[in-house]
Parts: sequence; structure tokens; C-alpha cells
Amino acid sequence: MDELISRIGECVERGKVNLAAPFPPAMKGLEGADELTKKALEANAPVDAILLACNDAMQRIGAKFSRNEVFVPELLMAAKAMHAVMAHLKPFFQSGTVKAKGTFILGTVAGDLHDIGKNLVSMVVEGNGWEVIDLGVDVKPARFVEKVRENPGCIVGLSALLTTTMANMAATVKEIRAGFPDTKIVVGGAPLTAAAAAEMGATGYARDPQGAVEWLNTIGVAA
Ligand code: B1M
Repeated sequence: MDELISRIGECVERGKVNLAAPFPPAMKGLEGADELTKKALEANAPVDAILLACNDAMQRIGAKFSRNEVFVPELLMAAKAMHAVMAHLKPFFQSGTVKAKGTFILGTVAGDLHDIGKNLVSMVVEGNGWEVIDLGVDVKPARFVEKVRENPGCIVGLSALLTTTMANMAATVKEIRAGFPDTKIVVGGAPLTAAAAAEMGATGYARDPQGAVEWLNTIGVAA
């Protein structure tokens, strides 16, 4: 069983989604995250152990991405493989058998249509055991506030790719804080810096998806 679970982790780290997937070429023709997870669950493997192996795999690939050892395509494939696993594990979360670490409300701020980086953050954070409510792009402050109201205790993630929309990010932080002063908010995106994040009153700054996960797993879970 341990070997099966560690193979699932390997599939996630290397981005092997399923049997039919040609990526990575070295694993062509082999079963992927999809088939192996199904097999493991049929053999009554503990859901927690599968999730842990996959979380570790996502941590490893995320750390490699931070060190520029792999790039966006590899991260996307890993996230896709993780999604294949999560599709099998989701019913256990929904039934309450396994508890998510918390709720993360994520979106690209008003006026900004860039979503590739935000989608990566979404997938990596979800892959690390958080329930992610992805509001998409061009999200107005009022929409974030509405979602924070609906999800007490949630944590908010804001993404911006344009220097011009950083002002909208600051306005979003301000509006959320006006209604819910204790909400923890992490911001990220290419034009952001830790200093800019602090200046706009965000709780934290994450440079990349792995940074967001690390931040959530420390500050977020401790909340
Ligand atoms: Co636009 N764009 N774009 N664009 N675009 C940039 C961002 C730009 C730097 C290009 C340039 O001029 N060199 C520039 C911004 C300049 C600035 O303000 N400093 C720019 C511009 C100007 C524009 C338009 C204004 C162009 C125009 O119409 N004249 C326009 C704006 C539209 C709008 O949003 N209102 C525009 C439009 C577009 C497209 C629609 C064509 C397309 C977006 C498609 C999409 O997202 N679905 C696009 C693209 C693709 C880019 C570039 C080429 C690539 C962005 C990207 O996806 N990178 C970009 C130039 C570049 O970056 N080389 C550019 C890959 C992605 C994985 O990285 O998004 O940085 P990134 O995400 C990273 C981190 O930032 C971080 O994690 C991710 C992974 O490491 N991260 C977070 C992101 N969000 C996070 C949240 C977190 C934590 C980490 O916590 C919550």
C-alpha cells in the first residue's frame, strides 16, 4: 500500500495525470495519478495518507519552481495531476471524513484580467488541502466582501498583474477590513513586493504559489 501511495505522489510531482497522458515522456504508457488513486481507494488506502503524499509532492514541485528548477508547464502538469487525485478524494472531503484546512477566497482584483498565475495559486493551494473558492478575474471589492461574509473565518488571497490594478488591490483590502477587520489577507502577483503589501495593509505577501501555501500553513492554520 505504501508503495502505491508513494507512486501517486510521484505522479503528482512529475505531472503524470493518467494512463493516456504522454507527459512526462519517461512515464508514457504507465498508469497515472487518476488510475493509481482509484486503485488505492478501492484497496481502502487511508485518504489522509494519499493527501499527505500528494501535498508533499506539491511542496517539492513548488519548491523546485521557486528555485527555477522547473517552470510553469511542469507546475501546471503537476497541478493537473493533483486535480485528478482530488477528483477522487473530493467525496471524502464533502462527506466530512477528511477536514479541509480552511477556506481560501481567491481572485484577481478589479480591472485585471490576468489569471494564469492566480489559477496556479488556486490549484497549488487546493492541492495542499484547502478549500478554495476561486472568484475569477476582475473581481470587485464588494464581491470579496460578500464572500467573506458568507464564509466566516476564511482567508482571502488577492492577485494583481498590473501596476495600475495594485490600487484596486489596496481598495479591496480596505473594503474587506472595513467590514471584517480581522480577516487575514495575502496578496501576490508580479508587480507586488512585501513592502507594497504591508503598505496596503495586507496581512501577508507571497511571491509564488508555494509561498502562498507556506504562508497559509503557518499564519493561516494558526488563525
Ligand atoms: Co498582460 N501584461 N496585459 N496580458 N501580460 C503583463 C502583466 C505585462 C508585464 C506585459 C509587459 O508589458 N511586459 C504588462 C503589465 C505592465 C505593468 O503594469 N507593470 C501587461 C499589460 C500592460 C497588459 C495590458 C494592459 C495590455 C494591453 O491591453 N495594452 C492588458 C491588460 C488587460 C487587463 O488585465 N485589464 C493585458 C492583457 C493580457 C492578456 C489578456 C493578453 C494575457 C492574460 C491572459 C490570462 O491571464 N488569461 C496577458 C499576459 C499573458 C501577460 C504576460 C505576458 C504573462 C502573464 C502570465 O500569465 N505570467 C505578462 C508579461 C510577463 O509576465 N512576462 C503580461 C505567467 C504567470 C505564471 O505568472 O501571473 O506573474 P504571474 O503569476 C505568478 C506570480 O506573480 C505569483 O504566482 C504566479 C506563479 O509564480 N502570483 C501570486 C500571482 N498571483 C498571486 C497571488 C498570490 C501569490 C502569488 O497570493 C494570493
